[in-house]
Amino acid sequence: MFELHKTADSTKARLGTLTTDHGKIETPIFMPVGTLGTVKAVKQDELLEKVKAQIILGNTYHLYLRPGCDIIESAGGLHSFIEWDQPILTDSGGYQIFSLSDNRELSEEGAEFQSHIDGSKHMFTPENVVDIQRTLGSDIMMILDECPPYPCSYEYSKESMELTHRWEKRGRDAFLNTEPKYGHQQFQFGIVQGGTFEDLRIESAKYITDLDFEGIAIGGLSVGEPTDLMYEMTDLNTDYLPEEKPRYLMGVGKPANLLHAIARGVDMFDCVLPTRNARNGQIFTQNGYINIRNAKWKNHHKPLDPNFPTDICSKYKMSYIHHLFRNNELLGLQLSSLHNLTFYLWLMEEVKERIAEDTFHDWYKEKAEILDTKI
Ligand code: PRF
Repeated sequence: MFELHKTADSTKARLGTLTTDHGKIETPIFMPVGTLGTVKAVKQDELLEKVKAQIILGNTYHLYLRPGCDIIESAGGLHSFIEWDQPILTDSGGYQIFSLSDNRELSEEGAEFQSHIDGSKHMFTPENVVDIQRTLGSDIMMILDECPPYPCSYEYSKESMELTHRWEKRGRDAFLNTEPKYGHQQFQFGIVQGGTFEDLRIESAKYITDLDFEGIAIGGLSVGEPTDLMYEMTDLNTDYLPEEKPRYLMGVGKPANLLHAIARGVDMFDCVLPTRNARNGQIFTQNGYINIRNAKWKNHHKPLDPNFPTDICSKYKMSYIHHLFRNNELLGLQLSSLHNLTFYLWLMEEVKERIAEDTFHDWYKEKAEILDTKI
C-alpha cells in the first residue's frame, strides 16, 4: 500500500505513494482536519479542486457522539455521508478523550469518558474503536492510545506507554479479525508514544514496528514541549521505524515544523492550525505570515500576493479582507481557511519537487525561517 520512491541524500526526507481504494496519496502530504466530517468553512469541491487535498481527517470521538454510528452507517459510511470520494483517515478518539471530555478514567480495559456534549457516559476500548472505524469506513484508521501531557514524569510516561502497547496489540488483533463493511479496503496505523524520553521512544518504535501495522504514527508530540525536543524525538523515532512504511506525525504543525519534520523522515501530517488560525486572521504566505486584523492593513488597497493562486492573495484588496474580519463576516473565514489549506498543500508540492531534484537539503532551513517570520 506504500511505495517508497526516494530518500534524499543529505536529509531523511522521502518521496512515496500511498495507495488506497479511494485514491493515491503522494507523500509528503498534509491532511486537512475535518473533525466532524467537514473541514471548517471549506466545501468538499473546493478541497478537491482548489486546495488539492488528497486525504482528509475525521475524528472517531466526535462522529461517534454526534451524529452517531447508526446514522453514518445508514447513510452508507462516512465517504457517502459527507460526499467525499477521496481518502479519509480517522483518529481513534484516544487523544480527544484526553483533550475534550470530562471525567475520563483509564483502566486496562479502555478509556471511560463523559461526553463533552451532554455528559453521557461511554467507554472506548481498543476493540470497539476498530468496530466504530469499520462503521465509519475510513481508509486509514488509528489505534487507541493514550497521549500523556507534557511535562510528564518518567514513571508515568513508561506506564502509559506500556498500557498503550497492550492496547495496540489488542487493537491490531481486533482489526485482523474483522472485515470492512463497504467493499473498500481499510488500513490500520499504530502509534508510537514514550513521552520525551529517549529509551521509551526507542522501545515504543520497536514494539509498534513488530505489530506490523500498515503505517506508523508518531504520537505524544506537539503537546507543549520545546520545538527542538519535538524534532529530536521525531528524528530518533524515524531511525527505528521501517523504511517501507509511511510515517505520520500527529497534530503537527506550523509550515516550518512540517519542513523540519520532513527532513527527519516524516511522510504525513495533520493539524487544525491552518484552519483554526485562519479563522483568527492568521494568513500564511511565501514570505511569512500576517494577521489580517492588524490595523496596518486597513488602508492597504492591494492584493497580498498576486503570484499566489488564491482569491485572498490575488483577487481582493487586503483592506477588504481586513474589513471582513473586523466585522466578523463569514466570507473572511471562508477565504482565509481556503487560502491557508491551499498554501499548505502548495508547500508540500514545493517540497516534493525539491526532494526529487535533490535540492531539499539546501532549501528547507532557510525557507522554514522565512515562513516562520511575521510580516
Ligand atoms: N494520539 C492520537 N491522536 C493525536 C495525538 C496522539 O498522540 C496527537 C499528539 N500531537 C495529536 N493527535 N491518537
